[in-house]
Amino acid sequence: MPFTLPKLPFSAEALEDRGMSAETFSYHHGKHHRKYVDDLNAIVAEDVKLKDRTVEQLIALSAGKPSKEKLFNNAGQHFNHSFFWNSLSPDGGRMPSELKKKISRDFGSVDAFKKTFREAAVSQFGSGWAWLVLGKNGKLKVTKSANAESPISKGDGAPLLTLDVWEHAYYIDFRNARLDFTSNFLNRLANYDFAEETLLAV
Ligand code: MN3
Repeated sequence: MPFTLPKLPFSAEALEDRGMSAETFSYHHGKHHRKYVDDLNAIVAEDVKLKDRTVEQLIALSAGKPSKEKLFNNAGQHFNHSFFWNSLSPDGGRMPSELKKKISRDFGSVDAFKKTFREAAVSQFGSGWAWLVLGKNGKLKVTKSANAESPISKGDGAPLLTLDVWEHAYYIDFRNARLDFTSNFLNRLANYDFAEETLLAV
């Protein structure tokens, strides 16, 4: 089965009054993510050894291999964007109790977590992602990754929440202000319910 562009878990207009416009979704979901899916399907169609693999399997077999860079980039970006849509919510920014407890335990406070996440997002040079991750030691941590990399491609814990910090993610709504885009995400868009559900299912 070819890969398909997942539907957004809300309408494209649902986050308009929270700082992510329908125009952003029309490009980011409708054009960027769609192109990664189309290119991934074209690569898989050319190589019988790639048939019927999950996106996670395709990432694992291409990560760190220069000869499989195109496969890695498109599989990675398909995974990352699918995860990103789930990391957003029209009811975002509200943190459920179990996640709040674990974030307070591992970062000291919710504010300290947000500060660490903002620093990761802003210090990612060029294109990439910021992540909340359940580390292999059982503690929550914040990481960043370049381009199509992710915690799963790096074998660095289980992702719980992500923010796309490629310029295409924020230029329409925030122009060059990545810090404001990140703060807005943490306070008004982040789907902490999804992060908690993912954490409890790991
Ligand atoms: Mn993107």
